[in-house]
Amino acid sequence: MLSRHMRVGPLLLVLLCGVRAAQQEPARPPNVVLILADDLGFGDLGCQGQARIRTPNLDRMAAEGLRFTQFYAGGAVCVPSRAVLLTGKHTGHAALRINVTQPLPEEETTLAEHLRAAGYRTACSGKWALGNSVASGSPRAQGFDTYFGVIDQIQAHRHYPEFLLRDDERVALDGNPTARTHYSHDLFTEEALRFLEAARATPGRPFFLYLPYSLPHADLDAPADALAPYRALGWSETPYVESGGERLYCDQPTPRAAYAAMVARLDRDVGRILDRLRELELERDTLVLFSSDNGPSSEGGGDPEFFDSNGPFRGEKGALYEGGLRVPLLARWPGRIAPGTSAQLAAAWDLFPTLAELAGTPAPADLDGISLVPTLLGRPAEQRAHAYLYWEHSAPGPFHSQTVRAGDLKALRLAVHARRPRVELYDLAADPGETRDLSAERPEDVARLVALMEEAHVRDPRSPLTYRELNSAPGRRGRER
Ligand SMILES: [Ca+2]
Repeated sequence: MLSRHMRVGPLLLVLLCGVRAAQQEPARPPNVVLILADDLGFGDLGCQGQARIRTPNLDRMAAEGLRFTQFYAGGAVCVPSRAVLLTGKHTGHAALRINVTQPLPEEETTLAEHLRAAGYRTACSGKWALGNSVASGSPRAQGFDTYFGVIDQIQAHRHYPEFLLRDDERVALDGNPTARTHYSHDLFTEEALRFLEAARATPGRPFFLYLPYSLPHADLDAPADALAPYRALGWSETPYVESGGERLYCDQPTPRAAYAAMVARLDRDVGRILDRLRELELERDTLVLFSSDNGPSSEGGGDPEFFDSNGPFRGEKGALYEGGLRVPLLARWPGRIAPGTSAQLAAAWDLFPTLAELAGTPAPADLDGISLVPTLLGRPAEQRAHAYLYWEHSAPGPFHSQTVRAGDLKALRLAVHARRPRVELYDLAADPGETRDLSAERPEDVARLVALMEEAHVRDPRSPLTYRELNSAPGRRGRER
């Protein structure tokens, strides 16, 4: 009898340990705070080499969490990038692929809708950019219980707007724009802090807080207290004065100081969010993600060269070179995500399946992303890999292009609106700055990657891309240049 007990004992122990290990999986899905900067470059953070702008809070977030070194935005410009982020479909497949103000179609399932169906309360504070009015593209029609901010991305250029929207109702901002009383970014943060406090006061359901900030996108315009320390550095400045009278962006006498002030303001408020989570004892239940929607920009007087905002990469916003697409991703969840860096190849369309898995509700089957949960939770051996990553970009005029990254190889097909597009090939491991075109030397790799572009691109009459599509679209005439 005794010997039988001794045999059974360890088995029972193993079973019990198994139960305990299973119980250590998140009993309750985590809260999620997803912070998205606007036109912030890979190299704009101190932890990624920024030497002129101080970002102590983002650097702390990086040091306490996981910093991805090979993470990509969904697109090279605002609208496609945000559509990709919220629908989990890359630009060859997403409903919105062109950077014009247009509503995300109702039938698209967003990350917010998915998490809400999984029991989350959902809120958005900031720049929506997937619609132009409450009647055509309200965040509330796409899964957010509450909303505060600006829907139209052109209106979001003004950081001292006359009004913002709260749940589709206009909130007049007295004193704006002339007396410059309310900096919209500050209001987005205050809304977020209030949301966190309310969530703490009524626990029970996890929350998803989406914070698409409008910094440091032009207008290059910042409050005096943010500007002062950078103006005091005495950088040589070329005042920005808009030509053409469009009033797309405001004039700015010190655009370099203004840009630095905006990045610093953004950093300050990420710090406020993290501090409030700690004060509210929410940080161990909350995954905070920080990223950007595309690379840095020269719009409105921006000077990415001066700040080396694209880091070691080539190009900026609007380009499918790495500088337009490679962005920061920081992930912080104390107690669950171990501090470190990850070179996992990942993109914005992975966040939907990642957060869906954490919420315990599998993502829809037709998404292009993969869950990054194994990487986040320190099980890299279990991490699925992308066969390739794909982007396409259409802009008025001859700016239609495609790119594929497969492993370390990246092919770009430029001027696809023309009869004979040009292809370039780079080895990102040896040449992250995309300086040496290997296309003539490696035709088989070019053919293989171009075939992947053909596979990834799903034709959509709303966004014709190639010469053939442009020439066969009803009512359109192709332009060959
Ligand atoms: Ca942007």
